[in-house]
Amino acid sequence: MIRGVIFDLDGVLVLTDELHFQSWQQLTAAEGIHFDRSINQRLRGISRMESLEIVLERATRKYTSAEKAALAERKNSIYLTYLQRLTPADLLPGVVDTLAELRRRRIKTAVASSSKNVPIIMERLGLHAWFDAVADGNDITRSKPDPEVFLLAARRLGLPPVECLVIEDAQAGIESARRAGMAVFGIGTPASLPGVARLAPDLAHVTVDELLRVD
Ligand code: B16
Ligand code: MG
Repeated sequence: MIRGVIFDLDGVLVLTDELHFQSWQQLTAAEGIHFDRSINQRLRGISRMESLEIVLERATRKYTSAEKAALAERKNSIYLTYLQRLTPADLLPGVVDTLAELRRRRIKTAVASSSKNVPIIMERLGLHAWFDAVADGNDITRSKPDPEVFLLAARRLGLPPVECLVIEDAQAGIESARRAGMAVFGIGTPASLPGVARLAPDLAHVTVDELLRVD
């Protein structure tokens, strides 16, 4: 029986993945590094420094650790300027209705994200009041696909993993949830999330009954 629902942030509650894409694009254009949407797909759900390593696969020279730290910092400051423009209107379809229905049923809710910018994103979107717990990139040492962030979110909800359902849009996050021993529901398509049986394009296309129906 599911007593808690743990939401990924980027790609499930809000499309910050597009803002990540634009930020990396701006950085790589300035550095003369090839970057495109298919490379961006590989960055979904993983940490900033791991993302940078993937971005630098196409670089024509080696970067020192100090240079990498500076690049990650530059990317994040570009991203932060985009985040300033977020408003509650940027929440994805179905998010508020789903959260309201879960609250009505007294199902606990958490956010579990690899991002270190979760506090500011939740603030901009007016999300804090909807969640019982948050676990993010500031709290963990191993990012998705490691299960750490989901296990921490469940612990903060006071629930065992088997009583939690994870809603995720990224392959790394699905793997992380499975390794945590939790049920998963995918936001995406059979092409973006191969091997995920229960899927919807967004939360407006799935009812809470369907979400909580776990085999
Ligand atoms: P930041 P999620 C992840 O968030 C993003 O999907 C991923 O693309 C990003 O690299 C990561 O957060 C770190 O973000 O640079 O803000 O710390 O999908 O786990 O909510
Ligand atoms: Mg995501």
